[in-house]
Amino acid sequence: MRFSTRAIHAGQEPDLATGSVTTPVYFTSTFQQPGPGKEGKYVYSRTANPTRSALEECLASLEEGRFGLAFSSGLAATTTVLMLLRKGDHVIAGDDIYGGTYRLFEQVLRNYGLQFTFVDPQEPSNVEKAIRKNTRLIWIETPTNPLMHIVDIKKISRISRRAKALLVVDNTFMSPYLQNPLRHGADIVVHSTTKYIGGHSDLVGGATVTDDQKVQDRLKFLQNAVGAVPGPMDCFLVLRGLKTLAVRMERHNQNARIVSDFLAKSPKVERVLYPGFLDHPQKDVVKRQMRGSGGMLSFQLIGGFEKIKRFLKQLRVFTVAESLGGVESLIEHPASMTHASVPRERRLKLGISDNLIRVSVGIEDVEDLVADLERGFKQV
Ligand code: P1T
Repeated sequence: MRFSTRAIHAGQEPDLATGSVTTPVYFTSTFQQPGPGKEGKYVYSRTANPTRSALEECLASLEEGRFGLAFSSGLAATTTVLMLLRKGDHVIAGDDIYGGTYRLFEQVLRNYGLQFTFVDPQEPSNVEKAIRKNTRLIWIETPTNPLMHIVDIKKISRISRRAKALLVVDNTFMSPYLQNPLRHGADIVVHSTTKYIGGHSDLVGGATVTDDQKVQDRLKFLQNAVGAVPGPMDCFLVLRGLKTLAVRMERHNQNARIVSDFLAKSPKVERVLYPGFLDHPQKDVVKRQMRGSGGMLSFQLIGGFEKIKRFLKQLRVFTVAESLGGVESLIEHPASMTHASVPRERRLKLGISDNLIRVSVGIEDVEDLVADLERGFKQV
């Protein structure tokens, strides 16, 4: 079956007990057992819950993997994946990643004896050079948050295979509609389902998908043992969001293309970072591993923080807020918002300049989005 059909039906057969067409929300913490020491299909909702199982099956299907797991946030999924490792293990991570992931690695997991090296994976040899005897995991995002760099998943997977390290790809920016990292050699896909997968900015959630039985068994053990699971209502909302993922992503693609062209022509803009430009330096990789360029872009406004504040204040359709991937357009200033936990010196070295603005282009009428940006530019 094709993508939209799977998004609506995978894991979501009509309910056996009642015929309910939508997946019921199983508000229960525990399940009756046939007798002491005997277990039915479900025992306790941290371990498994039917609404969550439906979501996990659907997510696996959309990522073209065998196994999915749902978590209470993107960072909960990330934390659980990193718990596959042991004290003394080494991780290579992309240098441009979500600020919260960087903070988790640097300010939390380092304290538990994990070692981290951050490199620019746009050039795969940087990853290769960072490999150590104890390298067990490589973590990348593509496109990256917020600089929209493109990383060649296949090339990095060749390096991870040789090193016998797991390759984890955070696929949040693309969603499974536009990119399936397992197909290009990733071992685990991570999502913040808070974003495109949920799609309506009404929940926080995360997920993992893998094809590897051994990795899945350990992740499933950790999901239960660590306990960062989502409640049944959130699982229902993610499932509801997934049903329209394909049509939403088509519109995000279209709108972001028009907005990026508008920004590229504006004399108020220094540079636009958007993977869909025909002259993108990584256009071959874009073509090979992505089926669209998505709804995210960043741009540098000519001028400093005062100008940015004035610009953002004029906007009526775009909302100044962290997060992304919802139906409504959001705009934010990474240096003071999503990436404030990355030290300024490091931000500047990476290119997260103080005049960088990140946009999550929603699915509103694009004429209104362009008019809103025009209004903002008039004030700067
Ligand atoms: O917020 P949470 O569901 O825990 O997901 C964390 C996360 C993981 N990976 C990527 C690529 C992300 O962008 C995020 C969260 N990002 C934002 C809140 C943001 O505005 O960038």
